[in-house]
Amino acid sequence: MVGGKLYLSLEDIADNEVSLLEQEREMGDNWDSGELCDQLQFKITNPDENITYMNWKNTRDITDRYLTNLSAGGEKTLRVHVRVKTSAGNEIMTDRCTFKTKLTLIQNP
Ligand SMILES: [Ca+2]
Repeated sequence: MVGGKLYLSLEDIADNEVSLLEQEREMGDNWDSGELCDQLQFKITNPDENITYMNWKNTRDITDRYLTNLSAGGEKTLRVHVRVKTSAGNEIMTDRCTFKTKLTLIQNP
């Protein structure tokens, strides 16, 4: 039976300041770039099968992460969990993190 391997990447990650509040400036923040993307982590699970495909990873570390096999006619549920690191401070206030999610399926030979 034909199937494939499913991979996940986050691409075009953009970290922007939306405004620069006094609380951010007090942390040494400026308009150069945002800090939010570096304070986010992601986990991918399959709630139907109680499986963790990818444990907590930093935004910029999610490149071509193998998630699971996918068989022909098969179906998998992907649940995305997102959290802000407890180390995050006021420097992330009003920041915006954007990225594209790329799923790649590579067929098994
Ligand atoms: Ca900021």
